[in-house]
Parts: sequence; C-alpha cells; structure tokens
Amino acid sequence: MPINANFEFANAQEKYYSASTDEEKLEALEEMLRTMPSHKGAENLRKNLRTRYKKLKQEIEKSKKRKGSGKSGIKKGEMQAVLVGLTNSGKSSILKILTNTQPKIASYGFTTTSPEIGILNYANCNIQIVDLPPIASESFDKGIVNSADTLLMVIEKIHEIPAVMEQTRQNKKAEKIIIFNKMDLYDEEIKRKIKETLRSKKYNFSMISTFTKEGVEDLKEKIFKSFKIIRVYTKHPGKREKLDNVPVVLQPNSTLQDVAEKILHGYSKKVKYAKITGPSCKFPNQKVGLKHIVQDKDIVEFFTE
Ligand SMILES: Nc1nc2c(ncn2[C@@H]2O[C@H](COP(=O)(O)OP(=O)(O)OP(=O)(O)O)[C@@H](O)[C@H]2O)c(=O)[nH]1
Ligand SMILES: [Mg+2]
Repeated sequence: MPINANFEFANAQEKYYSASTDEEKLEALEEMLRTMPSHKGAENLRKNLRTRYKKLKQEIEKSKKRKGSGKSGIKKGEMQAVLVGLTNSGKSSILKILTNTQPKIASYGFTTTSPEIGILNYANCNIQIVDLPPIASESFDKGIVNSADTLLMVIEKIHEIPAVMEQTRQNKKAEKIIIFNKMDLYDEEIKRKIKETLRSKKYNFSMISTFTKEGVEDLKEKIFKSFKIIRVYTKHPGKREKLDNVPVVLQPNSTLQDVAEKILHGYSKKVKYAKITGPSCKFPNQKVGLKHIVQDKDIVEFFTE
C-alpha cells in the first residue's frame, strides 16, 4: 500500500534531509512521527522512524558526554555557501542578515572563533551558510573552504581580494562570489568606481551593506543561482490537485528515480510510472518511467499501482 504522505509530513521530511546537525534531524524526525499517516499501511514506516529516532537520540547523548558540550561538527548541506574573509570584514553580520541566526559580532578583531551555521531560505530551498573564523585565525578551517559548493569572499577594500583568493585557490569547483560589504560608508561616486573595477576584472560580485540592507536581495539571488541545481515539484497521491510547494532539490542530470528516493528511501521500488509536466517533456502529463531525466521546474505525479 502506498504511503499517502500529506503536506506536513513531506515538509518535516524535507527538514530531515536538509538538516545540518543531529539535533535538527532529531527535531525533524519528531515532527515526521507526529504528522505521518495513521493508517495501518504506514505501520512499517512508523517502526522505521521510531528506530531512527531512538538511535539518533542515543548518539546525540553519547556525543554530548564525549565532548562535554552539545555542539556538534558541521555536516555539509546539499547547497552550502561558506563566508571567507579577513577579520572585521563583516562575515558574521552577513550570516545574521541572511539567516536570522545570532552570531557574535564585534568591532574588535578575531571575534568568530569556531564555524557557525545558518539556513537561508530562498526560492523554497534551504541553503546552508557557514561563517568561518577569519583568515589568519588559528581556527580558520581550510577543509570547509575546500569542500564548499560556493565561496562568499567578503571584503571591505579592493586590495583584500588577492589575500582572500589565495585561501580559496585550491577549491576549483566552487562558484566564487565577492561580497563588497559596508557600502553605507561610501558616496555614489566611489560606489561607481568600485563597481567598475570589479566588473573589469569579470568577478561575480555583490555590493552590500548589512546596516542599510542595500544589495542584500541581489546577493541572495546570486547565491541561489551559484548552485547548479534542479527543482522538481511533486503532486502527492490522493492530493493530486495540490502541489507541494517545497521542491525536491537535485543535481543536474538526475532521474525520476532520484526524485522518488529523495521523497522516501525505497519509494522508487513502489513506483510503476509517473506523469510529468514541464521543461523535460514533450507534452503535459507525459507518461514516463523512472529513467527519465528531469529538468528544473518539472512537476511530477507518481503512480504506485
Ligand atoms: N559600516 C558598516 N559596518 C559594518 C557592516 N557590517 C558589519 N559592520 C561592522 O564591522 C564590524 C565587524 O563585523 P563582524 O560581522 O563581526 O565581522 P567578521 O568578519 O565576522 O569578523 P571576525 O569574526 O573577526 O572575522 C562590526 O563592528 C560590525 O558592526 C556594514 O555593512 N557597514
Ligand atoms: Mg565573525
């Protein structure tokens, strides 16, 4: 029997898969258990979720005892952008304005001493933003820089660019966006000159101020566009008129099988066929199999029998 996932459950599940810490995962599992279908066909799913919940809770408690604190390491999100820059350039202020987290911000140097994370919600996607201690700090984490999907290089002056570039050189696959912060300090003439310089060097850049919020929306859009991702919207069985507004997020060239597995592990085995509407098909409601390659903004309806 197919599991008739409702909207709240799908949302909780999305939270589970995009969670960056074990604590967030646990919270999402709790929500999944609370909102899951109550009919008998879902009994196995309930058992499975309960086991996962118990195990994770035990692991969190064990790791708390080990470390003596509740703070766990950073798990890379599906879309991760990392803030890199010299001390005082405004990295933590940017984390705060993008994600509503409350990192420590101060006018003295070397304020941030360990990586902090926040989630930027944009175009229905959860983007993980990581704020790092400054370059030159002992706790600057090169590993996180090297594995980032997108690097946000925060500067206050043009001449800082080479120093920041040097730290990000090894990560060749990441998209790089230069964030020129503290625009509120400059008049229009100087802003124009800064823009010209950045343009002439062909950088992808945003000029912002965390004080006046100018440029912040432009920055969010640039961050989102830096991920080469595909969003697929699904219609849930039994709720065919209603579209789930949280898309399944995938890498380019993903198939319908990947979409099904993202909704629920093992779900693709139950799918007999799908109907798809959108850029990847020839006509609306085209009947396709699991090997079909999806494109951004496709709408999919799975049929299990
Ligand atoms: N004028 C102006 N000041 C800003 C802006 N954004 C941040 N600041 C100030 O710059 C200083 C440093 O800000 P942080 O966000 O702590 O900088 P950081 O890059 O995280 O610093 P570290 O953690 O030491 O690397 C603080 O005094 C902020 O208030 C801005 O847009 N305009
Ligand atoms: Mg900081």
